[in-house]
Amino acid sequence: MYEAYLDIGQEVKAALAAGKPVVALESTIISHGMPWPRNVETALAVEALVRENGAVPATIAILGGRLKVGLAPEQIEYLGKAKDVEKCSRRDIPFIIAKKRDGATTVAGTMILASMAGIRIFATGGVGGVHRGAETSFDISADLLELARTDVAVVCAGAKSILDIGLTLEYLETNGVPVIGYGTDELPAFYTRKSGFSVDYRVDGPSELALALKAKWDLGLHGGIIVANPIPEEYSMDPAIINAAIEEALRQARAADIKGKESTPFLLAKVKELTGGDSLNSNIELVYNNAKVAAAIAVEFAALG
Ligand code: PSU
Ligand code: MN
Repeated sequence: MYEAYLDIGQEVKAALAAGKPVVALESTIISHGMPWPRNVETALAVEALVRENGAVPATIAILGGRLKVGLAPEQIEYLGKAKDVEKCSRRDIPFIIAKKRDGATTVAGTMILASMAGIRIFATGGVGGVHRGAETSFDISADLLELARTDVAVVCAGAKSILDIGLTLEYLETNGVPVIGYGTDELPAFYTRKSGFSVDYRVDGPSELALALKAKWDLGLHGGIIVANPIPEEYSMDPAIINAAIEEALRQARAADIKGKESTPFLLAKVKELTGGDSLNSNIELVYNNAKVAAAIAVEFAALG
């Protein structure tokens, strides 16, 4: 049924039919996570890195109400510039279709479309999580529930401290979502390599990860996994500086009464402003690093057949 709504790009379709490695990429990071023009430069560079590392990139979005898996460079450019692109998670998809609008897919939205197309590996920067103060705001990202139900592995740089990292891990544990440290025993905290929290399992290379993914899905243990890949040392930020910026961003969000889907984009933009753009540079580098690891995992996973 869903095929009637879905357009898979030529190259992605051919790769999937041939059992070749494909890596899904999200679009909320393009239209709501980074400012123009660096969003578009980054998205195109990420696609190139996926290719250099042996996989086919599939950037995912909704355009004119059509589900798109595999965008052309002009479409990425368009998403990076357009002002009225809706941030699109699970609940939004049917209405963006009905209204024939453009939607930038979040981690949850991207997982759904990737899974429809048959793509199992996805690279991004950060996933949503349980927000600080969630015990009263109930602000828990739909990304976490999607990870509980949809069979896609998400390579990210851990959880950033705009979130309550401890509660996010508890929520994932309850929902049976494994959190893997890629070459680390400690969950990275996005801009920094350390969070003070342990991961569930440490894996040191793509082949062991591919075996675990195959076993999980062969067994019908539905859902995703988080592959937490630390930011390279040379691009990691001073924890004191980034944490001060995050605290200030959270204060401003509370003062402005920012809620719902506006919350994460507001916090990301404030942190960037408060660090004078340093956080954006780190953000871009960690996405590159995740794209390489995701491609390596996709190559190993495809080889398992
Ligand atoms: N974290 C980041 N950068 C991002 C996002 C999160 O460091 O761009 C985006 C992702 O698309 C993620 C979404 O899926 O924010 C989560 O939004 P929310 O917290 O409203 O679920
Ligand atoms: Mn939220």
